[in-house]
Amino acid sequence: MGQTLTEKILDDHLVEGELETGEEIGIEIDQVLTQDTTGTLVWLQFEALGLDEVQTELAAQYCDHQTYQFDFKNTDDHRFLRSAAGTFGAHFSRPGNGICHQVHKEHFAAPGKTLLGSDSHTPTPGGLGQLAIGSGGLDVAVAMGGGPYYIEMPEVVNVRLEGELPEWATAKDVILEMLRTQSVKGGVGKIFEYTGPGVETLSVPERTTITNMGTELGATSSLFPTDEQTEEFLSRLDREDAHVNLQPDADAEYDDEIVIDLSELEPLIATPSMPDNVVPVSEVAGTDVEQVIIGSCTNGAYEDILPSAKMLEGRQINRKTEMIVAPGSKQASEMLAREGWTAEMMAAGVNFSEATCGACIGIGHVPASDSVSLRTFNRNFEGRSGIEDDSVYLCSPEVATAAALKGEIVDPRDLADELGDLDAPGLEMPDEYDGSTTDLIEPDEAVDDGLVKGPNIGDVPLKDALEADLEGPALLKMDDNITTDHIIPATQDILMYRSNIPKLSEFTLSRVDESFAQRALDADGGFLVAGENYGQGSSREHAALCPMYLGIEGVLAQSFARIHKANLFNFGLLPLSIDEADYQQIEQGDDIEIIDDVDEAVRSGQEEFTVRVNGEWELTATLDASEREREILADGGKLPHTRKQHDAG
Ligand code: MIC
Ligand code: SF4
Repeated sequence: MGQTLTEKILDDHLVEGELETGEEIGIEIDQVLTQDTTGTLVWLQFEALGLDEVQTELAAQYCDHQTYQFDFKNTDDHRFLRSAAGTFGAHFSRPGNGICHQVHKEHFAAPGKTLLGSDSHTPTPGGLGQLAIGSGGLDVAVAMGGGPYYIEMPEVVNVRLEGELPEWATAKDVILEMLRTQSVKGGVGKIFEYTGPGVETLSVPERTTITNMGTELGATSSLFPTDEQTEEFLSRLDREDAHVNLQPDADAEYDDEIVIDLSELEPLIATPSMPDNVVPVSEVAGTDVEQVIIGSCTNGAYEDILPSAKMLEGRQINRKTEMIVAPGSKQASEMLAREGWTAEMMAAGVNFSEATCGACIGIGHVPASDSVSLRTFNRNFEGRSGIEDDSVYLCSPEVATAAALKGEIVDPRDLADELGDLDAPGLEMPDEYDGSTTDLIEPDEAVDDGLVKGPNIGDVPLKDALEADLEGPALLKMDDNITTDHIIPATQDILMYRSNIPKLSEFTLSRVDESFAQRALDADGGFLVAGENYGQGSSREHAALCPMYLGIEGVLAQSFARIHKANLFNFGLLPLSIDEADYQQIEQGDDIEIIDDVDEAVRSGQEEFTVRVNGEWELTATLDASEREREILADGGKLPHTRKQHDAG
């Protein structure tokens, strides 16, 4: 039987297990990436594991999420990261050089290689045939030390693209259509492999917009085959040597198939506050728009901003609307500036930001109260923009620019009819990418003398091994689709404590319940209860580490997001699945007692646990974990587990 492209790449990297759906496999990692808000823990854990040199072919440390350095703590983090990259052997991308996924695509992404990154949008270079996966930082640290990365073999879904995109429809609409039909949990446990005649009609930057936002579907990764488009793209970057021809076998068998006829797509938009609330733009036309932002790791490439520049040429944005462009990389900024487009856009009323995540996580450009913001980003989770009652819509640069011109949401096709001289900009690729590389420091150019830890860099807290008895209150009951932004928000006031866990944990779940952290500390242990897809969104392991620090023992949820579940294991928290009826019956404050000898049950492979609630009624909860995950859990998490293994010899 033929293989899918996913299977081929996994087969080439397989070090443990078999490629059977649902089975745990260990794979070798060729490249790793990390960024400033997850990277501090990556390196602190790398150090705590006793590792002293990067073992992967390539490691890259980016500084992109918080580049404005509002506080010495951010700058301390960046200096520590530079010193760690130099000490252990990683490339270092300076603050302002761009967002990890965009810069990685430009400099290092390589077809057929594996990439593990401590950021949920790591799958972006899937658009170039690289099998890229997001994970918690500890998994990245271990992979960087040469250890395998473990995942459950995902289902491989064939997304067959047919036809060609019509004018004004873009790659963003392809992935918004996927979100409309599959939902934010439709991709959990899956890799989406794009095939069919429509693939060759899409350029690499268009493909990476699609693979970037596969994360919003909850997918493990998304992958395109390689072809002439890939080869040309790499040669424009002067990296043609990295090209490899990669295709699935003609008789490959997929677990499922989705067909999208590109020619039937129209401009789409995700309404507040979930990326799968997708409707045709025309359905929300007429909504007043106060802010428009183009950029992010999804649509921050040169090819994403150029169409907007063309639409704005010789025009002015509406007086009541602000428009900001935050390029995804300094290279994109530089190229737009050299070609005169920056000045053109500025004359139209655009303000430029440095190449940073910034507004995407509520750092700068926070929308006004009770106002609408249209962004070309990938996520619009409630409150993420920096204001609790935000109304953030997600769309293509074309739709965003049309709104900036009109001052309200408008289907760009209607705006073109109205203006008479607005042509669909289409996609134009540059002849070559020619940004400077001053901001990229090679591993052998280390500028620091060893690790530099300022007062903001703390230690990673450790948990004790599991014991036989586990009991405590249900400290908080939450709904479906709770995001890691709910658990540990990423806004400026909080983000600067990413390397200071005792302080950061004060903000745990504060967005859901302000008094949560204190209540958890007072209770000295307890459980969280949640509905479906608990922990979706970010890879931030802080969302497991901080609850652990506050004494949380486990989470009872209907289902979990993939990366967050792995993070719960890594920090020794019990992720138990419960059914809907039991979820409905448990109430916040109820006393939860696990009847089994927990340590023994976890280690022995027991799947069903009896949970007694208030000493009155019982429910059955399920632990879906591999033998390896069970050992990690029982030892109190991956750090103590790995140390124990080392001590044993
Ligand atoms: C995000 O988009 O939520 C982030 C901020 O990039 C996170 C990483 C983090 O929390 O630092 C992610 O996607 O993993
Ligand atoms: Fe940065 Fe936003 Fe992309 Fe996360 S989703 S990497 S915060 S631009």
